[in-house]
Amino acid sequence: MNRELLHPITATHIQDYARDGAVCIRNLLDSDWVARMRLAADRVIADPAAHGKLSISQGETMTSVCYMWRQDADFRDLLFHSPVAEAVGRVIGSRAIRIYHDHLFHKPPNSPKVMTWHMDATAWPVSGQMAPNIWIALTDVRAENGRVEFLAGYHRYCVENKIEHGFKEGQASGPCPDFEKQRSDPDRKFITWDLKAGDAVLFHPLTPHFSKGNASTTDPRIGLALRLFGDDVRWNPLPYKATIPGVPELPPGQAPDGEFFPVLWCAS
Ligand SMILES: O=C(O)CCC(=O)C(=O)O
Repeated sequence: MNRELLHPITATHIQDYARDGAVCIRNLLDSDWVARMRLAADRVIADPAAHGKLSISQGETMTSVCYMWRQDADFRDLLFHSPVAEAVGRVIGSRAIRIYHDHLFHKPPNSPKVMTWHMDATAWPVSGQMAPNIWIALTDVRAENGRVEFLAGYHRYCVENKIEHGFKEGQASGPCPDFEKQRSDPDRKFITWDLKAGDAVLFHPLTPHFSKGNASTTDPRIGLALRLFGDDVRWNPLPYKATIPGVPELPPGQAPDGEFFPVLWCAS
């Protein structure tokens, strides 16, 4: 299982992330990690409630479970003993990376489950641009089985205009537009990647993203999303934001630390 990066993070990764708000990192995990995490994912899929906190999108057409790392050694080892946190720190330019939570997304064959366009920032009880999501493919992923798609560059528009789209009316700047209706707009740039198991996509908390159902009759689609905190993250509790199991609401402006947000990687 690779502890170190198999390929260095390059200036192109850094520039693409800054420009588009999403970048593909190929071959982040080797085949040993993939095999281990597939077994770990299969345990969760078989009994979601026993392994973590069920997300609101959990259901028959998609397994959607968070916080496995707090109780499962495989998910914890991935955080502390793989190069994922280093890759994220180097791309986003953070000196330290902490875990916030992990989230497993499994769409079985023939799953009609669509994840509508949304951005993650509105759900996280924090402010800061260094709260990205790295979505690691644990199966091969392609258009047919429901790869995740991104609206490139929209995070810069949001930062410049202080916009944060919510999931419903009354949240932040109001609901996220349905970018499906803007597919043919030449001013919109939609980006996505076919992934091999072990590849990942890192994306900004203000980057809108979306996935179709799994139209394959044979192949599951499994992704493990890790939500991480970097240097500029501060508590920003608001009524519509997620609560964190075991963690009391903390005063706005404080940096998250302590046992529920351990440091995974620090720049030397
Ligand atoms: O796995 C998916 O299809 C959706 C992923 C997602 O929305 C997320 O990681 O925030």
